Amino acid sequence: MPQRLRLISHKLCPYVQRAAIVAAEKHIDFERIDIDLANKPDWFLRTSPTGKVPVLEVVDDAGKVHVLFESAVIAEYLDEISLNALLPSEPIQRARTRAWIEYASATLADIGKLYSAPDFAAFDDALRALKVRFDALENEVAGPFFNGARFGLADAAFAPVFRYLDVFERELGMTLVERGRRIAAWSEEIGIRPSVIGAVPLDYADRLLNFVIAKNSYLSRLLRDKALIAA
Ligand SMILES: N[C@@H](CCC(=O)N[C@@H](CS)C(=O)NCC(=O)O)C(=O)O
Repeated sequence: MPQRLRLISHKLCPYVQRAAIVAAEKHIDFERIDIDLANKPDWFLRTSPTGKVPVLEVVDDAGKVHVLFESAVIAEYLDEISLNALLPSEPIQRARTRAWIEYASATLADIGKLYSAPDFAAFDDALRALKVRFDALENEVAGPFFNGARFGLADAAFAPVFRYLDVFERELGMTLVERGRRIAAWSEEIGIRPSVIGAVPLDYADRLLNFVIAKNSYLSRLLRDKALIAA
């Protein structure tokens, strides 16, 4: 076990959430430092080769500091240094799980397109792309979790996808992306998991809505109109 772990984070980052969820699932203590990505501190730019969060600083027994980046890699590292693996043991299931984790990243990129879309056409394109993604995912979900009875790394990777959609859909009072029976049950199961709930601050939804509203995108306007109607 390393001596000390420090997760360099951002309060809204979906990739950071993966690392925080896995650490909580594995009862791994770590220090979390949230930075402002619009004004990255110099020490962070010197530490992170990509300029992106999450970064995990690992201090080993000899006091040497190792810098890990890329959320999928950080999640696997946290899984490997602790008991009760979250990645299946058979090579084919490990590979399949990694493939779907990559798919979760692509789905997050589509959600980024959804909340940044400048007009209805781009917004609608992003919604259609998400629908296609969910259609391909539906029959892959074993239930109650992605690979079956136990929560695993794929669940941690998809949790931020559903959290985004839950916040937007709750605020707008409408469904943006239809969930099939399996995805609906799965996302509900993930959403009540303490590790998932604890991976973001209590005011996450307000922060996310303010972040999106400030973008001046098509979704910003929908959310702003909704707030005006509610006032
Ligand atoms: N592939 C990376 C993506 C990480 C990422 O895109 N992080 C965003 C925040 S959610 C970031 O740090 N953006 C800052 C920038 O691109 O300047 C991972 O999985 O860790």
